Amino acid sequence: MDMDYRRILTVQDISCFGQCSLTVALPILSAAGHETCILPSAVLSTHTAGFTGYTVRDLTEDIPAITAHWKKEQISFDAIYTGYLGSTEQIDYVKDMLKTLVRPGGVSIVDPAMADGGKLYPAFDQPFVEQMKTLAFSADIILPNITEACFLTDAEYRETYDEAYIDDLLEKLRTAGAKTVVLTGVSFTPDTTGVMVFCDGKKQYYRHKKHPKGSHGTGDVYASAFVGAYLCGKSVYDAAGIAADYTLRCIERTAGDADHWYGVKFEPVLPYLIERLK
Ligand code: PXL
Repeated sequence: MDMDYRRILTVQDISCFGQCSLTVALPILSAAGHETCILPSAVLSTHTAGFTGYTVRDLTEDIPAITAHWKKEQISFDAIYTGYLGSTEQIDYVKDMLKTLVRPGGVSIVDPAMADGGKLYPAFDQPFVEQMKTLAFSADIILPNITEACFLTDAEYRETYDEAYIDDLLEKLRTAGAKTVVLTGVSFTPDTTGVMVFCDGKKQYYRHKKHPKGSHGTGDVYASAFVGAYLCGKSVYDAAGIAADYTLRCIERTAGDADHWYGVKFEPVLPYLIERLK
């Protein structure tokens, strides 16, 4: 068997336009050298952050037949990585996938993609959050931003905070059942940001330059690069750092192009990611 070649299943939506979710995850994971299988949670005309009047087709009812077929064919995965999901009901199906479709020794990675800037995305409500908790706390690794970490733990969201606040969030996640946490968008000074990694009972911070303007889709770029790097055999901390460096370069590459407000130009920066994974 080819030990460096991993088979990943990623479960998230297809936003046909908008550079997020599957249209980002598939190329990034492929560039990282992995066989990438997809299960679309929903199909939208665009993402929901900044566009109005988008179409949505939730694919929840198609999922049981798809996974039943895979089980019949004895298809399994080295990793399952989930992102933006289509419905509250769908989460039970995704939990079943983590239990039944990951090979022994494989890994489940959940990006609880549901909120940012203190607010849930338009499609989601509190019942969705409650279900997402059960998925996130059954995963091996979770990648929440601070807003999502607050929703997962019923903690108060703050715009400004100190290290004690972040420690408290990590502790709340850990007590709720989180094993390994990569908490994104943790910023202690105005011109830096970073990721707080909690792994094997230890906390480690990776700090990098902060771009003044936030961008759409960067959570998905980040999570995909993290998963790609981690499955290349990088440690959680190294994968978290590589993904941060890559995402920052994608943002810098896009900055200044006002027409490209909806996502980041991650494609021209793929050679940098590939170089870091060698
Ligand atoms: O990038 C996260 C994401 C994924 N998919 C859809 C979204 C968003 C963020 O808003 O709307 C459909």
